[in-house]
Order: sequence, then C-alpha cells, then structure tokens
Amino acid sequence: MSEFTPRFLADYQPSPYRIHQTRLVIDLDDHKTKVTSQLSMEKVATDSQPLELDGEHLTLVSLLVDGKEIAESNYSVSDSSLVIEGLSGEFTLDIVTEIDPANNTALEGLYKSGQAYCTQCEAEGFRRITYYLDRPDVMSIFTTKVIGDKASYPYLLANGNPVERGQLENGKHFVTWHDPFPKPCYLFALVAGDFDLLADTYTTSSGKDVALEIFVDKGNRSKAEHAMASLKHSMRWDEETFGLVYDLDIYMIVAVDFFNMGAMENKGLNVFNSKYVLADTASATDVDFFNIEAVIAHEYFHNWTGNRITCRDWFQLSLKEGLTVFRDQQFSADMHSAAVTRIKNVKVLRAQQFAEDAGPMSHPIRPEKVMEMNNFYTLTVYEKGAEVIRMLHTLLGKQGFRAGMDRYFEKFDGMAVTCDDFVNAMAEANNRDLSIFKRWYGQSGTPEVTIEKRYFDERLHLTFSQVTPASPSQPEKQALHIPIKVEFIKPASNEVIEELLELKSESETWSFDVPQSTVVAPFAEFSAPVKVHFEQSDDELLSIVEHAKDSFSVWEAGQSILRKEVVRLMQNDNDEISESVMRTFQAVIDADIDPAFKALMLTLPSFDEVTGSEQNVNAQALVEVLERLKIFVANVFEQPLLSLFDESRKSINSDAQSAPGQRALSSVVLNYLAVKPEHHELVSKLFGNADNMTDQLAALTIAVRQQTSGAGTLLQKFEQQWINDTLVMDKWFSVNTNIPSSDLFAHMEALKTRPDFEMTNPNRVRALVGAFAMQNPKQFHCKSGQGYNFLANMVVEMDKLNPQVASRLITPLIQREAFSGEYQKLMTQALETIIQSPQLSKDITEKLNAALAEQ
Ligand code: B3K
Ligand code: ZN
Repeated sequence: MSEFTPRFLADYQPSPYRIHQTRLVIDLDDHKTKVTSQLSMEKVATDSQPLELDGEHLTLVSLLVDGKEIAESNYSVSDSSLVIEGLSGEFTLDIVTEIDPANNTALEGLYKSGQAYCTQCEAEGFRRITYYLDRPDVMSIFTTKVIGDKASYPYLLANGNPVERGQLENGKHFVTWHDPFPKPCYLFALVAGDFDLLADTYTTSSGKDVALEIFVDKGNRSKAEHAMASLKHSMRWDEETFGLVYDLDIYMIVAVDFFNMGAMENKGLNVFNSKYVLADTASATDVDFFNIEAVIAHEYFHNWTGNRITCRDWFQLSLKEGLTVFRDQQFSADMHSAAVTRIKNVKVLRAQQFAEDAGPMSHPIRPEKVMEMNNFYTLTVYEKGAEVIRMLHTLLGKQGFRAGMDRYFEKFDGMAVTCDDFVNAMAEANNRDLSIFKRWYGQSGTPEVTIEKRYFDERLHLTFSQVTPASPSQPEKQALHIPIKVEFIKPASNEVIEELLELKSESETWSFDVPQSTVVAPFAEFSAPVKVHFEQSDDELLSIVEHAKDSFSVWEAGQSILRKEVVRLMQNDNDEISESVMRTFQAVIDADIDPAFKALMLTLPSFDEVTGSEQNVNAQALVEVLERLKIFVANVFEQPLLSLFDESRKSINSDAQSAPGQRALSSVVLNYLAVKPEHHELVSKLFGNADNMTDQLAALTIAVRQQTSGAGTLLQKFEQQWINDTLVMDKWFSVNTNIPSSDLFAHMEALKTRPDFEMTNPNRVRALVGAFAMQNPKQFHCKSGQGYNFLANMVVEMDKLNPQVASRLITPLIQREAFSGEYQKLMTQALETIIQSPQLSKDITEKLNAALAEQ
C-alpha cells in the first residue's frame, strides 16, 4: 500500500537549476502529439547534483545537450523522471517527447475535451507534457508554437500574445505565442479547437485597450454574455479596490465540458469548466449566475495574486488561494448583498471545512506533509485560508490591509514566495507584530472559544478562553491571535455598541461599563473561523435577532435557537417543539427585510451544518428531526407562509436585481408548504409556469423530495425539454438522486446505464454520485450501509479513470467523526472494501491511509 512517499515542507531546497527560456513546439495529434522543448538553462548550485527533470506518461524520442547527443551513461529515464549528469554553467536542452492526449482520462496535462484539445497543469500536470522542473519556484519565459489541423482546429491558443501564424503542409497551420512574464509551468496552457467566439474590449484605468475573448462550443455564444460582463466588472473592481491593472494585451477564457474542477487561471488563457461560463435565464439558476461571476472574478484576480506573485512551493498554496478567495468574496459582497454573501460563505465553511478539520485529512492552511498535491486543494486551504486573510483585514482595517497589499506587490512582484512573506508585508506596512497571528498558518483543527459572562462592580466582565483540540500530528496546540468583534445591546434603549477584542492568549477577561442585562452578540461578521460556546437564553438570542446591527449576528442568533432545538429534539424524541422556535419564525416572517436575507433566516440548519458542529450524531435521527421541524413550521405558519409565497411571487420583477432574492424566498417557503399534499399543486404550477431555470429546478427538486404525485411526470418533462443541454442534464441527474426512498438505489443503477452517463465526464459523475452523497443524507446514511457501498464502488471505478475526481468523491466516507458508532463502523467497512482493490492511485491511497490509521 505504501509504495508512495510523502514530501515535507521542512525539506524545501531551492532548485539547483534555472530555466531562463522555454521554447515549445507542440504538434497536435490524438495519440501521438509531438512535443519539442528547447530549454535555456543554468546550473546555479555549486555541488555536483545532477539535473532531475520531472516527467510522467511520456515517451522520450530524443535528447540533445547544447545541440549534441550525449552518452547513454550520462542520462537515465524512469517513469517519473529524466536525470542528466555532468551539466554545468549555462546550457541548452532539446527534448522531444510523445504523448497520447486522447487516452488521457485523468484530465491532467494535455487531453481532449470532446473535439478540442486543452491542458490542465496545476499542480503537477506539466510533467505529463514534457520533461521539466515542475515546481512553482522555477519561473521561465515561454514561447509556444502550436501546430494543428486547420479545419478541425481553427483556433490554436496559448499564453501571452500571438506573435506569428502561418500555413503548413497537409492542411495544418500554426500559431506562435509569446508570454513576456516569467511563470512557473503550472500556469502553462494550450487550447486547440473550433469554437464560437464572444469578443469585447476593456479599457484599463491606465488607458490601455485589452482584447477580451471567450471561446465556447458552437451555438453557445449568447450564453457567454454574463461571463463577459462579470469579467469586466472584475477588472474594474480590482483597479478600484487594489489598484491592480491587467498586464497583457489579451485575456482569453475557454469553456470546456471535461474538467476536473471549476476553472484554471493560466496566464492570459483561463480554461474553465463550461458550468462556470455558460448561462442564460432559461437554462441556468440564479445561483449559477452568482457562481459564474465569482469564479470568473476568482481566476481573474489570480493574475496578480497567484501569477505575478506565485508560490515558492506547493505547501504555500494558501498564499494564492486563501487570498484570492478572500478577494472574490469581497467582490461578490460589493456586487450583491454583503450580508447574504457573508452568511453563505460561513455556511459552507461550517458545514464542510469544519468537518474536514475534524477528519483524518485535517491539515493546517499551510500543510506540512503532502503525498499527492491534488489532495490539498481543500476547503481548508481555500475557505479557511480566506478566513485567515479576512482576520488580517479585520485587525488592520481596510486601509491597513490595502497598505499591506501594496507593500506585498512592491516587494515580491515577479517572485515565488511564502505565506510568511505575505504576513510580513502586512506587518511591516502597518508596523504591527503579527508573530502570534502566524500560528494560524501552521496549526490544524477548528479552535473552540468559550465565553463566560459575569456582572459585578457595575461592570460586565467577559472571559474568552480558547482551545484547539489536539490532533495526531499536533498533540500540543498553541493559543492563536483571534479577532473578536462584539456587539453589546443595551436594555430598554436597545442601543448597540461595537468593540473589537484581540484574544492572543489561552484566556483573557475584558470589562465593560454597561448595564447588567446588556445582551452580548460575540463574533459579529463571524470575525474568526472558530466554534463558539456561550450559554445564552432564548430571550437573549431573540433580542439579538431583533436588535443587532450586524446581519450575520442576527442570522446566527436565529440559527442558534434552531440548532439548540435540533439537538434537544434528537435527545428527547417525543418532545414538543419549543415556544422560542415559534417566536423566531414569527419575528422573521413579520420582519421587513431583504427577501434574500429572509430566505436565509427561514432556512433550517442543514444536515451538514449540524454534523459540522456536533458529535455522536445518529444520522437517521437527525434527518427525522429536521423533517419534523419542517412539518411543524408548515403546520403552525401555514397561512402566513401562503401569503408570503403569494407576495414574493407577485413582487418578482425578472429584470430587477431583487429577483433572485424573491425567487429564493418563494422556494424556501414552498419547501415548507409542500409537506402538505394540498399544496402540491403550487409545486406543479411553479414548474409549469416557470420561464427560468431557478423556478423550474426549485419546483422539480421539491416535487422529488416530497414525492408529490406529479414528481415522475415533472422529471420526464424536464428531461424531454433539456435532453440536448449537457449542463442542464447534469442538474436532472442530481435531482434524481434526491429521491428519499430506498427505490433510489435501483434507480441510480439504471441511471448509470444510460448512454449519456459517461464515467469520463467529471461533471456527470459528480452530478450523480457527488450529489447523492451530499444531498440525500437519508439514503446515504441508510442503516443497511447500501449508500456507503454505492459510493465506495463508484470511487473504485472512478479511480481507474480519473484519480483526482475519485479522491474528491470519497470525502463523505472518510469524514466519520461526527457520527455515532454504528455509522462509523459501516463507513469503515466501506473504506475497507476500497482498499482491497488493486492499483489504487496515490490520491486515494493517501486518504485511505489517513482514514484507516485513525481506527
Ligand atoms: N488554481 C486552480 C486549481 C487547480 C487545482 C489542481 N488540482 C483553480 C483556482 O483555484 O483558481
Ligand atoms: Zn484559485
């Protein structure tokens, strides 16, 4: 099992060799693409280390050093490297390799997505294209000549600017691209295909015209308009917010159907999963529109945070990812409701990152040990990483943060640096000591903060104590620097006072000159990614719901009441639902607030949000309690909910910015009403009248989850309408996995045999397998273990084709910590079946090792 070895951050050594220039000629062919690479190199180390180039799945055709063949005794080739001895000073390598893109189902390196060629090199995919120093601190100037058949591949794209193009024999043509900015090879990209092109221009704040080009499958041009608008908004926002202006003459985005993740920020040539580009109101939901804008922005922002300044080594991934996620979150907050955006970010963090941090793959945002780098593109590195950046923003203020960013670019532009370099720039520019703060980078696990409140001497005394649970690799955890924004709500006047506290030791007490029954709302804006233990009465929480200034605190107080109720009901299953839940719902239904915010306030904590913070959970009991609460709300508030549904439907003006919020509210409300068969007609009506995907999909999902009498017919209608739209059919596959009864398993087996279920397409596999495991807790955690076994089998099948995607799918099976013993046992049994399979990938092996070592 352990033929794979991990790498350690502590072992970092600078590269003994540099690559000044990289000149590539790539002659495309489905099974025999010829890659000619000319590298102008220099040995910078003085010892006798040989040159060890990375290379996988390559056939070496020829090798020249300074134009001459070298003796076979001077080099050796293995399945992961090409090692050359006896090099010194400056020299040139000419390496010719052959690759087989059409059989590349791992979708790393050069591969085919439908009829087009495209690449994915981050983290270590360039080594599947040619032998190279495949590490982010080796930065080189790239010139790339792409050769392909002109009729099949009219567009030949690579990074930078096009400098030459021409005709060749046999119907071939070529385009040569030059990227003037030195970059690591993970940012290399090549695309060849026949596309529709949406073209536009953007004039930067410094007056330069930039060509913007979005390439999509034929017939989809109009579906790229939203992506284009999002790109322009992102460019403007980065100029206004951080003074960052785009640096090349052209910015290209290509949408492909076969892609392992969301998108990739290759310099000047982003490659995107088509899911994050294509949208129109008929086929994409409001959430899709929001996500497209966020991902377009994220990849664009990487041009500075990631590309101009990149990572010294992959352990520093959060340097670019945490920072860029923070930037895209701030952008979304500025473009939409800041409150709603923040709450949605926190929901993801608490439901998913907290579970990761409690599970076997728990790691600091700067990991110390990695076996397969692709396993570390995690919620921890991305989302917790963004929270760490946000804490700096909170501690330093908007201007201080900007000063730190300016310092970071002054010092490190064009370099490959570390997370410490970033924090040092922030500290220097603000003259602050951030040495304790840096511990956030090296310590794993979710810190827990306990708050104690006492009143004496006419002052309120608040004691904050922190502890981060020990983990196998870190038995001793240190105190962290935790910014705590607190709101005090004074009695009678309901006047609100805000304070920012900085907890830097295990425990500290602060005193405040406020009246005795002042209500405390801690962690306003969710000012730190921690779990909070604070005994508060339902009356105090309701007072926060009604009077706090910060919307996050308002939402959080409402959710606390509901979470407490869920936990209580799980322990005492015959109990009545409490008065406080009624009062909370009543207050929210009556409140005159933004519909999108109201929708969030009316949403019960999700299954994952509860398991993200509780232990020893009986999964079926939790499903049942959440269902009971839903029925209770539907019964008690039937009339007000019906009115709310009517009102929100009537007030939708599909052209207005408020439409997504109104639609979200109406579907949250309908989700309650639909527990009563007499309201099923509302569901089919919403489906039948829908002129947009948001309503159509919401109605279909509710129908399937409630198993309304018309659910089957709606599924068929939806399929007939959208059978030719791959992205919409992904939604259809997902909805099918929401069937709450155990008939689901036979149904999923049938879905797998459909000709349009392709195991080689990650979106399709995620739509079926991922959606099942994430969206249907009742069947995933069924007591027969069938849900776990289904996932285990799919992981094994997928691992043979695409390890990276398989390794993501396995997540819900390894995160057993929250569940009670019987569930943990069944999950472990499913994992043990996976380990029986021969030739598991490095990706899956790393996760299984971690998960099974825990037992
Ligand atoms: N940087 C890429 C992620 C690459 C993942 C490789 N397994 C997309 C992003 O974060 O913007
Ligand atoms: Zn990113």
